[in-house]
Amino acid sequence: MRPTRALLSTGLLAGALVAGMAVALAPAADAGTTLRAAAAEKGRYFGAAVATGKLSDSTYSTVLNREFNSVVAENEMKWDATEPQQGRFTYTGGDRLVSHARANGMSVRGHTLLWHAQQPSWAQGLSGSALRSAAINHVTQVATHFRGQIYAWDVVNEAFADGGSGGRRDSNLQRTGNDWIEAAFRAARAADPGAKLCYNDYNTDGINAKSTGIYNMVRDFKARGVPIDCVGFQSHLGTTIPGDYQANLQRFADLGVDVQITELDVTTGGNQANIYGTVTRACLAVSRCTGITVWGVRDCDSWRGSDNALLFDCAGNKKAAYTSVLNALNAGGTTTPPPNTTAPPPTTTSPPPSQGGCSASVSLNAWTGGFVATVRVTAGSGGTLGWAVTMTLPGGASVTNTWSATASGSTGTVRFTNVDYNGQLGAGQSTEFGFQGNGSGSGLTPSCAAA
Ligand code: 9MR
Repeated sequence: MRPTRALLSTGLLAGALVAGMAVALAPAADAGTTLRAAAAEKGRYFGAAVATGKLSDSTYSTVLNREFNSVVAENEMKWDATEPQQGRFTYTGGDRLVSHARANGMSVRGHTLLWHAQQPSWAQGLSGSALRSAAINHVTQVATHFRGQIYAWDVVNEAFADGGSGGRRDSNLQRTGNDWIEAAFRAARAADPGAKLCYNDYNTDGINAKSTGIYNMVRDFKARGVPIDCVGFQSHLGTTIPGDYQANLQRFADLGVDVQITELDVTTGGNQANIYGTVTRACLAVSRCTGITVWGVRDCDSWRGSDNALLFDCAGNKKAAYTSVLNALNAGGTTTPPPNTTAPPPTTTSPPPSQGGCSASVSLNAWTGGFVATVRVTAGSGGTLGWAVTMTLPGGASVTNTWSATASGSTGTVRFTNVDYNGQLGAGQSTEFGFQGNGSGSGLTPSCAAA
């Protein structure tokens, strides 16, 4: 059945409420006359990166509040801003943006939990298991603080190399072990199960070596059950746009993730308005493209300096690029909206079975001095109402961080019990939890008891 506009709006609202946030439903009177209204008509959001210091500038906030129904912090939720000293968290800017969003019917993208850049100096000085542990703790703390407020998190930003290798970028995080990205996604899911979890990068505007490297990672994550829901395409564009821009979005969507345009800006000097229009049409043509964010409001708010790369001039006037986007959003009537569900809960909760055992298996990603263990719990024929997995760590090893389970003890024999959303398993069903440890994790032999 083709959804009517009313049904679509209701669905969007329901999805938004599940995530604990507010999304504006455009009043019919201004449908199609602002970016936010026109995007909402197509089941998408239209967002802008915000510097919270500018919210008191009335030209800035007038345009922001009128035109956009999604915001992302340009800098205030990054690691250097949120954890300037290890273990001391400051959320002033991020909280301010969230409350502005709630007051103005906007959803919030979270940017970014882990990135090689804009790390606080204390993190830049760490390596190995100390850095891994600090990074996962950062993900857990920040995602927990904003739990229920964030539509989608850029869990990891810019982890792939430019050029033709298609491989990972070298960084202090990458040197903690290739599994750092999946460890971050698992920790983010445990901390905020309602947020969509995205990988975000640039120079991924067509089918090229870098985007293919990311594509392969996403495919692998989906195959192995690593929780990933979306891929962000920054789209900092120059004077041309690759002819396969839309096809590239589509191939990711076909892996079963949403796609989002996350940091759009386009240089002048080429055909800026046309390129903006092309990006907008590409997103509308891909049913899993859930929204577009431009990286700033007015030209003079942009990190691109004199490039005049945005949709409004410095006085807040609409540019030709704005009209091109608005026309593209309004063209062609309604389209099939993207799925508007929030991230699914990590496990199913079928009717509670009354008896039965369980089994557990461990897979290990280890590096010198540390490891991440992923434990798969499978219910026996009677299913489970809850479960507990115990295992004995080698001497000198300790648990530093756990997700999707509660650990009692950190050395020697450690007992992991289910959290509230993954204790009930139907017959033969499985769930996963994980933990990070210092020292060696070799030879772990789990035993599982079902309740
Ligand atoms: O726009 C951001 C600018 O204010 C910061 O100085 C800069 C620091 O690296 O980051 C800019 O935002 C970047 C974003 O976080 C990730 N993708 C590239 C963006 C532009 O550099």
